[in-house]
Amino acid sequence: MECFNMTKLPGFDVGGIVHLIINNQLGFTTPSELGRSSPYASDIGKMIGCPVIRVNGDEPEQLLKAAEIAAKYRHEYKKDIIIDMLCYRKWGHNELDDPTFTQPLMYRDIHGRQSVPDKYTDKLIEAGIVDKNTVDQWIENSMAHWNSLLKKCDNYVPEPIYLAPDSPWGKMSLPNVNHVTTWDTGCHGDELRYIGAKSVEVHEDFAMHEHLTKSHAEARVEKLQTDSLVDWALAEAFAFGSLLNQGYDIRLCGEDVGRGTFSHRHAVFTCQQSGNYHIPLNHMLEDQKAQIEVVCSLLSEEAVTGFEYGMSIENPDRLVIWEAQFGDFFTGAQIIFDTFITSGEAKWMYQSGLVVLLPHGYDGAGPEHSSCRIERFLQGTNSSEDSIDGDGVNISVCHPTTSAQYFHLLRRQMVRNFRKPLIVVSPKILLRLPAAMSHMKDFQPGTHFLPVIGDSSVKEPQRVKKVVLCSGKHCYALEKERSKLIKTEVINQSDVAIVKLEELCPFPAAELQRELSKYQSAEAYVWSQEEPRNMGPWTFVSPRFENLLGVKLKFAGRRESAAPAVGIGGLHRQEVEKLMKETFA
Ligand SMILES: *[C@@H]1O[C@H](CO)[C@@H](O)[C@H](O)[C@H]1NC(C)=O
Ligand SMILES: *[C@@H]1O[C@H](CO)[C@@H](O)[C@H](O)[C@H]1NC(C)=O
Ligand SMILES: *[C@@H]1O[C@H](CO)[C@@H](O)[C@H](O)[C@H]1NC(C)=O
Ligand SMILES: CC(=O)N[C@H]1CO[C@H](CO)[C@@H](O)[C@@H]1O
Repeated sequence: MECFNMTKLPGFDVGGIVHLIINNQLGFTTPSELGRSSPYASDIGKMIGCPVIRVNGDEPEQLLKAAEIAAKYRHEYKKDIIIDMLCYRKWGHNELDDPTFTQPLMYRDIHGRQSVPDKYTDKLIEAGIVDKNTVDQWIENSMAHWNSLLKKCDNYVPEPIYLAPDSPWGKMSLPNVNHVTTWDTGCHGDELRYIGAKSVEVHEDFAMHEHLTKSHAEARVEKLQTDSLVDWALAEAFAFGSLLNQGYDIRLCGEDVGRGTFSHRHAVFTCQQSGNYHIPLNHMLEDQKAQIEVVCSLLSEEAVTGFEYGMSIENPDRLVIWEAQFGDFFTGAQIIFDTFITSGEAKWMYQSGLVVLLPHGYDGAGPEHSSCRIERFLQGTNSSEDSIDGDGVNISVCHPTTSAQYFHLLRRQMVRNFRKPLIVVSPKILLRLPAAMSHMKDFQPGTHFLPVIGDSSVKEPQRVKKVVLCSGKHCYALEKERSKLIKTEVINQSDVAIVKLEELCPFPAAELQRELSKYQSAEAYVWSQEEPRNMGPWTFVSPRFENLLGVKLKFAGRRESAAPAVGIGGLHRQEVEKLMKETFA
C-alpha cells in the first residue's frame, strides 16, 4: 500500500511499478470477505487512480496479454498498473494442511476442476495445434532440465556480491577479523573551513529566512573564521562535504530531514520570496560531480526504511542515511530492521552501509520520544561474547558524544573497504551543548573515531577507586555531578573516573582493557545509564564486561519498567537524583 503512496513522490519515483496480485482468494484460512473491507484486492490502487486489469488465471493466453499491456503501459506512461490474476490455491498452506477444514465449499469446486496445464493442453489438442505426444515430450524435457538444475544445488556455493568482479561491489572486502583497523577519517582544516562556509552560501537574489541568515549562516561563518568550537550540525556538514569531495554521493532521507527535527541542520534553504529550495552542498565546486539528495519523506517509517535499505545495497559509493524524527519512530520500521538490516548479510550476503540516525535521550519528556530502544539493536547483533575483535558482527551500534566523533563515524562508513549498517544513537540536547562541541584539531588528518573515550580529567589514575562506565549524553550529567561532589568535598579529585563507550557494538573489548588497566587500584565498576534496567545497553554490556574483561559491573539506572520513561517532569527529576546517588555511592 505504501508503495502506491510513494510512487509519484520525487524522492521515490521509480518510473512506475507493475503490481501483480496472485489472487488465490484466501489469506491462509481466512476467506477474502473476512480479510478485506473492500470488494477487490486491487482496491488500494484506487488511491492513485491506478488502472487494474482483472484476468482469469485459468487462461494463460489472456494472462500473457494482460502482462504485455501492463508492461507497455508502464513503459509509455511511467506509472503504476495492477494485474489482478484471479486464481486459487489447489492445496493448503503447506504439505500438512488440508484446506477443506475451513473452506469446504470452495475446495469442492477447486478439486472438481482440471489443473491449468491439463486444461490448456486439452484446449490446444482440441484445436489441432499440438498432439499429446509432443506435449508429453515437452514435459519430459522440462522435468529433466529442472532436475539437472536441482542436482547442481548439491554443491552450489553462493557467491557474495562483494566478490563479484563486474559489480560496483567488486572492490569491497570482508572486514579483516584478525586485527582491528582504525581508519584515518580526518580532513585538513582548510578543506573543512571551505566546506563550512559553502554549506550556508546562497545566491544574492535568494532570500534566506531572516532568522537563519543571522543565527545560522552568519554565525557559522563567524565560528569558522574565529576557530571556535564545532557544533553537531557543522560537523555533519563537514562530513557530508568532504565525502562529496571524495566522489561519494549522499542520500539523506526521513521526515523533515532538510531542516532537521530540532531545526539545527538546514541542509536545504527555502527562498522566502519564491519558495524555491536550495542545497548549498551541491554547489561547493563549479564541476562538482557527487551530489547530496535530501529527501523529506512521506510519513512512513517501514516503507521508507525499506526503500533506503534498497538504495544502500544498490551501490557501495553512496552514503545512504535514514533519520527518524525521534528514535522511537523506528518501531514503525521494526520489520525492515529485523528482516533486512540486521540479518541481510547473513541471509543473502548483501553488504549494506545504511546509516540510521535515531534521536535518543532522557530529558523528562514522554515515554515515546525519550528512547530509541538501544536494547533492540544490540539484541539484533551477533557480537559473540568470546571474540575480542567482535568478528561476525553485522551492524555497528554507536552512541557518539561529541561532534567530531559523529563526523568520524559518518566518514568511516564510506572510507573503509567494507560496508556494515550503522545505528547512530543520536542526540537532542547535545546538538547545542557546548561540552559536546569539538575543536578543529579533532577533525584533522590522523584523527579517527574512538570506540572508547577515557577520562583525561583524572590526573592520578592509580588513585581511582571507582570507574563509572556509560554511553551517550548521560556522561555530561555524570561529569557535572562529579564536579559538584568534588567541590563539596564528598569525594576527592582522583576518586572517580568516567569512561565513555562510544561504540557499543562491536564491543570494544581491547580498547576498554587498555583504558581500565590505568586504574590499578579501582575497587568498584559501575555501569550508569539513563534507561530502565531492562532497556538501554545494560543487558548487552554486563555479560561482555564479565566474560571478556573479568569485570563485574554494578548497575545504576532506572528500575525495570514497561514504559521507557515516566513522562512527568517531577518524577523524572527524582529518578535522576536517585540514579546519581546510586552511581556515586
Ligand atoms: C499517504 O501518506 C501520507 C503520509 O505522508 C498519509 O497522510 C496519507 O494518508 C497516505 N495516503 C493514503 C491514500 O494512504
Ligand atoms: C556469530 O558469530 C560467530 C563468530 O564470528 C560465529 O561463529 C557464529 O556462527 C555467528 N552466529 C550466527 C548465528 O551467525
Ligand atoms: C581526600 O584525600 C585526603 C588526603 O589523601 C584524605 O585525607 C581525605 O579523607 C579524602 N577525602 C575523601 C572524601 O575521600
Ligand atoms: C550473523 C551474521 O550475519 N554473520 C555474518 C556477519 O558478517 C560476516 C562477514 O562480515 C559474515 O561472514 C557472517 O556470516
